[in-house]
Amino acid sequence: VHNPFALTGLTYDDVLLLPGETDVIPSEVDTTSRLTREISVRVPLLSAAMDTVTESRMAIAMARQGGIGILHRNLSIEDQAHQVDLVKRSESGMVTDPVTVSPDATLAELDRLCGTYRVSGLPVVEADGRLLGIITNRDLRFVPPGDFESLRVREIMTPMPLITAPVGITRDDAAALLAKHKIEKLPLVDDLGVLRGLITVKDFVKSEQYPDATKDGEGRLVVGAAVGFFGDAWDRVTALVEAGVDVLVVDTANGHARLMLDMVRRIKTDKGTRHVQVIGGNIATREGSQALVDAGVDAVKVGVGPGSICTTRVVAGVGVPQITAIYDASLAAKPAGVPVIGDGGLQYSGDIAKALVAGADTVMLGGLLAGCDESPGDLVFVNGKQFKRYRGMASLGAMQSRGDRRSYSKDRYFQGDLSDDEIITEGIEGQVPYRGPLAAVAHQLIGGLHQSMFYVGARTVPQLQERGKFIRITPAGLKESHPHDVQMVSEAPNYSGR
Ligand code: RVP
Repeated sequence: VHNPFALTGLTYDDVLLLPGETDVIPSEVDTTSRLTREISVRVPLLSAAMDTVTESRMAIAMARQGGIGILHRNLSIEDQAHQVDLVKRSESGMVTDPVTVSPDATLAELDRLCGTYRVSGLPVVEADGRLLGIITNRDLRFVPPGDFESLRVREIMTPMPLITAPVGITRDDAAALLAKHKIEKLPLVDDLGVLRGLITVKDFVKSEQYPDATKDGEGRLVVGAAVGFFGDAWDRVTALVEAGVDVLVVDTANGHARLMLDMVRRIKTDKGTRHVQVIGGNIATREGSQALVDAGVDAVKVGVGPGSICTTRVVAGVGVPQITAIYDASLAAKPAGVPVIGDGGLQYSGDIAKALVAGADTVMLGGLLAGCDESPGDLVFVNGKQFKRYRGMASLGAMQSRGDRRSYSKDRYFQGDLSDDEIITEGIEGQVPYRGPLAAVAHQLIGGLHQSMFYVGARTVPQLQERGKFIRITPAGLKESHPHDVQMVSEAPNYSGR
């Protein structure tokens, strides 16, 4: 007879990786890994779909670093689609669908548009799409601020003829034109004079600055967004796809649910949406993983209860420690060629390699990224130290509606039918130390992974997964792993103590 207590669930702190024979140095390793069936990332990190972690700024920063951000879904459909739009237009060799301004807009309206999209100027087009001119900082420099409400774009813009280029122009030819005419923006037009694209100096500089960036076939940054499956979820799916989302994450606390599987199948079969990659989750067992694979997901996301802000395991008494959960999920996903994402519970850079050896291909981070400049929310000062707020999507704050802002977080926990004062929270609200720009945080996390791969003797992620071996440790071993018997006098950039 099967003895249920013979099963053991292990997590990050229960194991270490064995050092192995090595002939690589850390700077030589390649961390490229599979995010989904069809998308690879140079850096195996995702930022969590949480309202204190990933909006467009974080998603842009994550993609530039070589990972990907998953936009949270605790906001209106329009707002989330707009965030996708902001990421897709943020940086590329060429903007295919540039933001434009009408000649009849006021300078104040223009100013707001430029602020929203963080650009310094815009092409001016007629209603039929014909390019009329361009308006940039340079044109605005000598306009008194008092005139912004009354002056129209038409009166101030630099009108045609402008230096333009045909749509198929190569990167090199475009760069030469920009240099020759000392201009910063090169509109691309067709034979009828209709604006078809835009190339900017800024984009050239940026793509040199971020050599690992995760990009789509047209050179635009790749972005993911979370969706659910209750109520208006399908409207959300189609709005996000229209805005150009690359990856949809059907995001719920219990992904082993019929509604979840129905949504995955619908996205993967509908003509309008099936070109988008679909991640399903979260699950924490082999059976859950198999169900998602059978429904046709492009990646399986693992994690029930490991999150730093999560109380599911104590409120519901349900969950699987994360190393075991990842391992079990991978038993169903690996044979089907479906990548696995280890979501939640990572405390240190060393946990990334542990997740990969256990069977994950990438990991999703919440708490480790919530303290970055690019995460939503302001700095909070406590006793002279800087923090940023970080809350679970099942915390009271995230699940309650505020004013006319409806919470979409409740249905992640299947509680959409409960009123605000009936909510059963499964998460807490807290704060994490301020960490500065994502680039610095990512550098430490990825650098830690490089060190792991060097110790194990792996040049690539598949080699790490193949050669990595675990040893189980005891509480005494864990104590030995951390600094001990000394008082820390200064903070390390990648270690803040227990
Ligand atoms: P962590 O990185 O340990 O902070 O965990 C982040 C993960 O926790 C998220 O990606 C999500 O799967 C999970 N989460 C988010 N909110 C809650 C909750 O309120 N219980 N859990």
